[in-house]
Amino acid sequence: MRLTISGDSHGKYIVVVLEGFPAGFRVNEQKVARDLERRRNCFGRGQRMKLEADEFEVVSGVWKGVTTGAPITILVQNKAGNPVKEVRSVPRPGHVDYAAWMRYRLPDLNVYVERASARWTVGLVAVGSLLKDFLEQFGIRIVGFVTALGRVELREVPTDFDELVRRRDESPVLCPDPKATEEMVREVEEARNRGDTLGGKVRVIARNVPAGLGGYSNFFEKLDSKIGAMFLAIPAVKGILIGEEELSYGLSYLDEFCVEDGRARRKTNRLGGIEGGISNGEDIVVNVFVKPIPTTGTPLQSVDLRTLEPAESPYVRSDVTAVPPASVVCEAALAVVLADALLERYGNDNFEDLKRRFQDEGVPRWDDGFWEEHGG
Ligand code: EPS
Repeated sequence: MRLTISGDSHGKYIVVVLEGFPAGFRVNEQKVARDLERRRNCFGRGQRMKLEADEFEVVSGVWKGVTTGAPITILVQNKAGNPVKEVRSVPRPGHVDYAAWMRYRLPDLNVYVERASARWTVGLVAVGSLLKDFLEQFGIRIVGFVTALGRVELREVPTDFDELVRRRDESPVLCPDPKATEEMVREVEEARNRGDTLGGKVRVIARNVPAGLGGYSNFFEKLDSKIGAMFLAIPAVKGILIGEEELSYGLSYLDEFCVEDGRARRKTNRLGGIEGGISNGEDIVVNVFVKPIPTTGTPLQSVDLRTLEPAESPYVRSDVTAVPPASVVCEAALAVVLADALLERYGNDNFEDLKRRFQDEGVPRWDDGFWEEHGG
């Protein structure tokens, strides 16, 4: 699978092109619309989100509602224009402004925001929603939620998947712990009042992932290497940790085996479902660290690149926090990596054929005669 997302933050459209997706899968546009709404409508968002409707259109790769195997193109409309009209030469600390000017050298920092803006994640969520739906046909379910916002950490995570989703959806900050939600909402309001922005943490869990996705032939084939590359491409993500957040030392960190329903399983899942770059059949758990937004209501020390005189960083319309929408974006990111790994393993020709190959596989049997048969 190959994914391209283009489009300027304040241009006409965000454009998504997905190549290498199988034929014969029915696209559920309602699910895509719901995920776009979840990303758009979180607590802590700014004025821009009131201007956008995130209407989308699937313009290629789908015939009578079913994928054809051709590139799938999705357009998401931008309604808002750029509020800044004059040339800007004072960079915001933490934003791409300065670094991009050093590389591309066009004398207006507004140019770089068009690409570095998190607006393009609307496209990732649209295609990720389609891929989440696809993975669900194989029993794989993905949930993302906020685990920390500013100084507030969540304390309770329901173990039942449906309960986790239900509680997360009741929270305006997409956190499944109702008490922590209340505190997070207050934290956002306080940050807004003092002209501050908030970072935080997100967790994404994929349940029922079959063992054996990913690989080790080349190091970039490793599932965790792909997760790292995909997640670190999301704006404001500074790091990820796969598995339990508390790194313990020694043997207690390792997930011991047991036998359940005739197959080898684990008593714990500290390693987050991946060993040696390959899924091991347990939940894949990714913890994601999201930085505060670099456009702040409080000016920070900067420099005017035109004169090299000291200057204060400008305030432009912005969100107070992007952590809740980042949890929706991270679901999409994991869906892209897992769908790609699934297609690599079972083929990307026709949806029904690949479902059959997936179902027929069964649990592998240890073959004692193998080496003899192969002259070993
Ligand atoms: C963003 C700045 C804001 C956000 C935007 C990301 O946009 P603007 O500068 O037009 O007010 O609202 O987020 C989105 C548009 C979105 O869809 O998530 C930035 O600079 O990253």
